[in-house]
Amino acid sequence: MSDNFAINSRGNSLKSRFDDSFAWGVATSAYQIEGAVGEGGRSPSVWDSLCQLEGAVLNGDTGAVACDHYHRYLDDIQLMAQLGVKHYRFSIAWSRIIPEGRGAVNEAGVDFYRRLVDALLENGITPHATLFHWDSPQALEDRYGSWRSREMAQDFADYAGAVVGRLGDRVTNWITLNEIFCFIHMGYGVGDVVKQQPRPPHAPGTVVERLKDVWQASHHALLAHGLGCQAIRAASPQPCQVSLVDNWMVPVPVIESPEHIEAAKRAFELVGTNGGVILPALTGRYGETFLAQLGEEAPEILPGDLETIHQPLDGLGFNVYTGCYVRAAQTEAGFEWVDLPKGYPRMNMPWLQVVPEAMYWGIRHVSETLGRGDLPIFVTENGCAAQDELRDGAVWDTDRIFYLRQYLRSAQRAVAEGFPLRGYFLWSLLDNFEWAYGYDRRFGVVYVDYDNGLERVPKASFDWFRECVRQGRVV
Ligand code: GCO
Repeated sequence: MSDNFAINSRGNSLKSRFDDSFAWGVATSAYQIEGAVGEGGRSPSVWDSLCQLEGAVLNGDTGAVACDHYHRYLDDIQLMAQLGVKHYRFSIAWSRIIPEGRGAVNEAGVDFYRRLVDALLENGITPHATLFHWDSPQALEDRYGSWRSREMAQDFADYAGAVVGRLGDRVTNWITLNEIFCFIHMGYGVGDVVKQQPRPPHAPGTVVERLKDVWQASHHALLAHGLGCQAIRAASPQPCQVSLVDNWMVPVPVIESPEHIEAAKRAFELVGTNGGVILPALTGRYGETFLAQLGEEAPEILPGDLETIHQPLDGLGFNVYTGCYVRAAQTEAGFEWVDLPKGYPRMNMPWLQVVPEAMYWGIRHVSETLGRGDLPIFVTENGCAAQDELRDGAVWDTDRIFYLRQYLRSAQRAVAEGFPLRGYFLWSLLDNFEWAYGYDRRFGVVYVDYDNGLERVPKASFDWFRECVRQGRVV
């Protein structure tokens, strides 16, 4: 029997290892870790602006300093080397590169990322650069309301071309956008949001007249992805990989029986924004039932838009944290959502219910429900917030290890069944700025001591993940 198999205590053989080609990595994003918001020619982003609004971020936290990664990136790369990961996913801050959002390039901003990438490569770590992880230039919000304008798509593509033209000799793994759901559907809200809270929770925090305005902004983001793909390929001086990262919602069959599996597949298009984001990006069409349900609130789609959006991709990034259970039902839709009981296990975020099967089903839906089994998939984010406590210089986050072990076993199942999962990036290397929750929620496998000079303290989960990477399997 090949060494890929181990005999577990019950004598059953199981595929216990990932292939040596499996990409193990960690992920971060610019605004969440860099700090140095006024250095190196960077201009304010919409997140800098949102953080200034009363009540927008817990405890009034901002990304002004964050983890100070801008100055400590060499030490943080040494942590990655200690982990043994060979891949690192980070994001590039648009407002460091083109402070006005369009036009002149700030070469000092480019130089920071050159230094970062060169240090990664010197340590044998492959860079995976996300071109947009929510921190768009405030200048474009001022000019035309960011994603509300179709102009944002072309400005993003021009920015992408400027970056790839300068870093493409070193970076060949490019990601256009991170999670359209979050920066659009949590960044723009219709009027009734105002009753519940002064603004949508994410930047730019814009209250719009109607749902159509949100979906129009969403459509512009998809156009940015499509034009961005084209700009990357045109500017790269060498062959490169271009991906989209999305957190598509995952309907999980409540029991893996044929009827509940069929119900989960029926639900895929209609859960969250799947029918309006991952479907057009991967199939070139908005979901029919999805559009019918949107009715008058559907976005205006110009001739050629869908062809622009549906670009060929070299890979697909899957950000997975949780899922939703589905059961078969004698309804027109053919399925029903299964509400979670009060005591259902969750981690330290209101939405972070522990649903490890979402990893497997999120991957399987792409192959079977969307028919895109041709696309290599990378888990570009998986992780959890936990109530970490630093005691005697250590953090024994056995709850985070529990969570990660279950999700990685589910990932292993997908690989063992032949689905095209090619890598796993843990979210996150460091505790960092968790958007509207500020620094109150910790997702890192490295504890950042905000009260003691931002000292980095590897947690037990750091040692556990290092062992998974070393053995190439879930321990
Ligand atoms: C996301 C973002 C990350 C978050 C992480 C935890 O997926 O929402 O990409 O920036 O910090 O997911 O919420």
